[in-house]
Amino acid sequence: MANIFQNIFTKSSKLNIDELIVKKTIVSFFFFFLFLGAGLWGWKLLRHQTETAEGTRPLLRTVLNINGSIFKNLLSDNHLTKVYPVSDAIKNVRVNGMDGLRSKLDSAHWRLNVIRKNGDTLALTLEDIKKLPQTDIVFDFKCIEGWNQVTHWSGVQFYDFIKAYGLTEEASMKYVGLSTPDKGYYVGIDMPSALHPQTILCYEMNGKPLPLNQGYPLRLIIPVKYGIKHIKRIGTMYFDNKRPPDFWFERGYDYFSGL
Ligand SMILES: Nc1nc2c(c(=O)[nH]1)N[C@H]1C(S)=C(S)[C@@H](COP(=O)(O)O)O[C@H]1N2
Ligand SMILES: [Mo]
Repeated sequence: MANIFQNIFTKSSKLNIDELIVKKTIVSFFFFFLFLGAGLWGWKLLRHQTETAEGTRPLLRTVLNINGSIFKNLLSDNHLTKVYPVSDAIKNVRVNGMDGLRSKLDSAHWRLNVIRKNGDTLALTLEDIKKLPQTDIVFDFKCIEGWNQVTHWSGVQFYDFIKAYGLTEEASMKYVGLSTPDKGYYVGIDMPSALHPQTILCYEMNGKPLPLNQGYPLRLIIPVKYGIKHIKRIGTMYFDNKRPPDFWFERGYDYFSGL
């Protein structure tokens, strides 16, 4: 027996097969108890930490915070969606999703209704919106159904829009809600994604006004999200600290639908 314990420290090549089996068994048990011990110790540590104001036990919160900072970095300004030259943009852009577009649009009376924090409503015409600095983007538009296409869109940066209309207090809330004039389609967007530099209130595709079925007069282009969040024909915009209702979330999809 003493011989076997000595053998643990002997080079494997010098052992016969029986000695090798005994050695491997002992080494396995050693690591088994080592990890079991570490597990029990971690579990005890967790159990003795109580819930804090942050909602969970400090150790769990620490892990969540690390995860959070990783995602915050992914979402930061320098994490931009890949862009393409305009010549890569396809001309025959697929039309997908007609919810909220089936009712007739009264273009003459269309307004973007922005509900302010104090309850006032800004009713903006397309001309008002077109007066703001124009920006465009060519990126790979991805639908959750599994297709994608490189497409070209123009409009005003959501962030520039917020600044131009003095909506900074509104934008300090957690979410922005957008819905079609008939309320047939609606999305909720977390504010960091709405304020992302590539998020656009869009009124042109391939340098021409949006076709009716692609969101005329105004749609959202939000390259950090899947297609479901790129709401077409926006009628109302409002702000909230609670999650606004979201059409596809209510049908089982992920609320954030980020890429
Ligand atoms: N109003 C409205 N916007 C919508 C939808 C919809 O059904 N209604 N579908 C969404 C989905 S699932 C996708 S993939 C994109 C498609 O945009 P496109 O038709 O311009 O290709 O629009 C999004 N915006
Ligand atoms: Mo989609």
